[in-house]
Amino acid sequence: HPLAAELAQAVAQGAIELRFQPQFDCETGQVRGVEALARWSHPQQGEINGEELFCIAGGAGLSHDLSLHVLNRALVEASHWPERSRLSVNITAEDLAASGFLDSVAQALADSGIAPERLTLEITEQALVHDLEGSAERLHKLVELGVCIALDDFGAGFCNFRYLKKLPLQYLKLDRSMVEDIARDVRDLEILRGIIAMASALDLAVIAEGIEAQEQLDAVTREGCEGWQGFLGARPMAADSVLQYVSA
Ligand code: G
Ligand code: G
Ligand code: MN
Ligand code: NA
Repeated sequence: HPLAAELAQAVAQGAIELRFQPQFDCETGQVRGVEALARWSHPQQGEINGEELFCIAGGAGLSHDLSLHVLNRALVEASHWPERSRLSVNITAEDLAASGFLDSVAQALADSGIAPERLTLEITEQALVHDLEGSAERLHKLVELGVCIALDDFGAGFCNFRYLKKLPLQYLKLDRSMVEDIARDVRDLEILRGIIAMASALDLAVIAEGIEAQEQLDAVTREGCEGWQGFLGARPMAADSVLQYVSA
């Protein structure tokens, strides 16, 4: 990728920016946590979002460095938040498979003083498809450290239900596409009901993503989602803004 070398430099110089999006409790409306999202403000190309950033990073063998960089910086921010606020950080399957990743996570937690239970690592189902057994084993080790695991973008990809059996998950994050039409299309509602029933039987909490309208929030709350995230509540924001947010 033409930007790979520049990205390596940007990571080394700490030029990757972090944004933080609050996540709310459906029942109380309170902030329950914050998801860290990486951004790269490229001098010529403008803002490069997380998806593209990690696509470039993956191709350039930089994903692991970038992820640990984001994790370490997000943990430093989280150390200023009240203890009730959780932190979510996205990781890729490559990160998970990289040697030393587990130790790096443990070290980052120790350096920050954050209790492992406050950290959730989010991984997408697509990312796991190539090596389910290996990923499961590695995730189990992370869970032994005390961190929580969320299956991200659930419903966007293949929706392989074997993941729910094999992986040590605490959270399912419903992809935005699953809630988009929830207040208009009864089939979406029935699908949501089925997923929540299954998740609850498996002891998984469901978090709805991409909530933009009150009627979507009403529906996911009524149906039993535990948490939600979306522009209706708050957009991703800078660290100082989110500090005020979680402290309020
Ligand atoms: O905020 P944005 O639309 O750019 O996020 C899109 C996707 O980019 C997210 O769903 C997430 O999977 C990915 N992403 C954003 N930040 C990070 C990060 O720090 N690490 C990883 N692995 N992925 C991220
Ligand atoms: O890791 P993940 O794929 O869940 O990343 C979340 C992405 O979704 C971020 O890029 C964030 O900016 C974006 N996002 C968060 N809330 C909303 C929303 O309400 N609507 C839309 N369209 N995007 C959202
Ligand atoms: Mn995510
Ligand atoms: Na998602």
